[in-house]
Amino acid sequence: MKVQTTPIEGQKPGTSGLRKKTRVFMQPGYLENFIQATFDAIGGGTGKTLIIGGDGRYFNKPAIQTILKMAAANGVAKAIVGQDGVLSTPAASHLIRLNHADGGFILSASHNPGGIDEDFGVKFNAQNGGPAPETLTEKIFAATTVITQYLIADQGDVDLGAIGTTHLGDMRVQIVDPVESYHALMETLFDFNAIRALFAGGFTMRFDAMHAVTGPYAHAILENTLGAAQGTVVNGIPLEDFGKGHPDPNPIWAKPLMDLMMSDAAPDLGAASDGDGDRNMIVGRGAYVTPSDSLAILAANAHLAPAYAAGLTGIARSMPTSAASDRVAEKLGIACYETPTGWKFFGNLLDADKVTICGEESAGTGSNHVREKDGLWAVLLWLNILAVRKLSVAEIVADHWATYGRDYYSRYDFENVESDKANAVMQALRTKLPTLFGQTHAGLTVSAADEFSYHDPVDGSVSENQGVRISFDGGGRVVFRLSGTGTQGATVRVYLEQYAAEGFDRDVQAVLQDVRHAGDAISELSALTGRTEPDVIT
Ligand code: VG1
Ligand code: CO
Repeated sequence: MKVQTTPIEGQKPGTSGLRKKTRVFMQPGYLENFIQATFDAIGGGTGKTLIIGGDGRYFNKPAIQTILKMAAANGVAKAIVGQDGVLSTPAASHLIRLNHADGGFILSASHNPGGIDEDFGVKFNAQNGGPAPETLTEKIFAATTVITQYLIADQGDVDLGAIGTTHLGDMRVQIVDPVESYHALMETLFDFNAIRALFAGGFTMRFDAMHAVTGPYAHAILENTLGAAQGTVVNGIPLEDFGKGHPDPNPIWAKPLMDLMMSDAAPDLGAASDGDGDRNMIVGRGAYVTPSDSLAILAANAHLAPAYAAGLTGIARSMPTSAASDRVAEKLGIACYETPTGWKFFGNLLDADKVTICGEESAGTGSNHVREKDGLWAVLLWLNILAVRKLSVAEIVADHWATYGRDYYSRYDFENVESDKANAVMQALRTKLPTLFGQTHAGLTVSAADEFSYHDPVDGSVSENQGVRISFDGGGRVVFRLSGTGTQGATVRVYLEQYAAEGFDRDVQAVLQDVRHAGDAISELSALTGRTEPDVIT
């Protein structure tokens, strides 16, 4: 049936889909408008096959029921849905590719907390399994501004719990095990026998699923298949509110894991993943690995895993990610690419086989096996490398720095800043950019300063205003950008980095102090926002 509607303001997808407070999504017509706009933007649903699933947070199931009814009414031929509506983001990406589907809806606000008073999100992934590129998200947004009606089947709910095929009107609905095909994919990429032998030899691990989507995946793969001790996976039962936690795998939000890893009782490896399973944290006994370093180390050692034995074609990183992976690319004699923040920019490079491995400073790493970042994949690649090299995490990190030098790195987040103040910070920086070169601030001389715009080498598209970057003589850099995943006020992200050719065991914040002060002086962030201390330092 057709339902008359009118455009709802603010349905513009951000870094990773549309994210809003759950109650906003629950308003009559809100989800429906966005889903219909997506169908309108992709030329309708007729005859298409779609993958549908989410991270299991509050409102996941009702949203899936609505999407199924809308898909049926829009002529979709087949919907493949994770059992109970659950699919991790990388598993959804894989299912799109495996089934040659036309795309998929992924319901998640990722690392944002879940619950009726927290966050919800929806994104559309395209045929290649990756997040809709900007051209498509712009079309979707444009469609939300002119929408007049949506289509929805007047049918009862689908039983999401029963694996098998049913129908909703003329649409076939196939409910699949969320873990099975992802699990099978992982077996093709890594040397599971070597990892099994590692665990059999007494290697210990803790994987914190943070009560989010990776619990079932980690139980099945790490414990049941690879032989990690039962109890390796903690917080492994997905909950609608993630146990009231913040499912963001970093030293702040995964503090219990960090505390364990820094204690005498630490296992050999600690790892965690986020709400929808695409991020990862890696920490060795007494040794936290920054995501930027992890990307570089994985790239340098990937050839030790079967899938990458022939080498990498190239490496891509998001602009704010440290230059550690560039050094690896240089040594390997392969290309490296710098993209704007967000996985949607890696898709073209992966499709064109220009890169094999990609990563972001925000704890996302992945490869050409899917078109999303993939938390468990990163953990398994680390395990494969540890199994082959027979060194500890700390030893591998130390060896990496000894070879390449160390990129000291930290990110400061100023959250819930009033939007006009956050915009004022960026505007002030923009105004100053042309005159910064050669200036000295806090003892550091500016060697380059610009606002990043990305020219996609595959389709020629241009994405502007992707963050302000200021480099200093001596290998320092500060980057400023506004978050595109928040649901409340603005978040100013300040990314600090300092290269060091020697002296690898210094205090991170002490090493970054000059870059931070220079960034403060140039941006006048404190004066413009009234904030002196960040809310989160990672
Ligand atoms: C953040 C991260 C970015 C990541 C995005 C989605 O975006 O910085 O690197 O790709 O979240 O990740 P922003 O615009 O808030 O900085 V997820 O795991 O939230 O889908
Ligand atoms: Co995520």
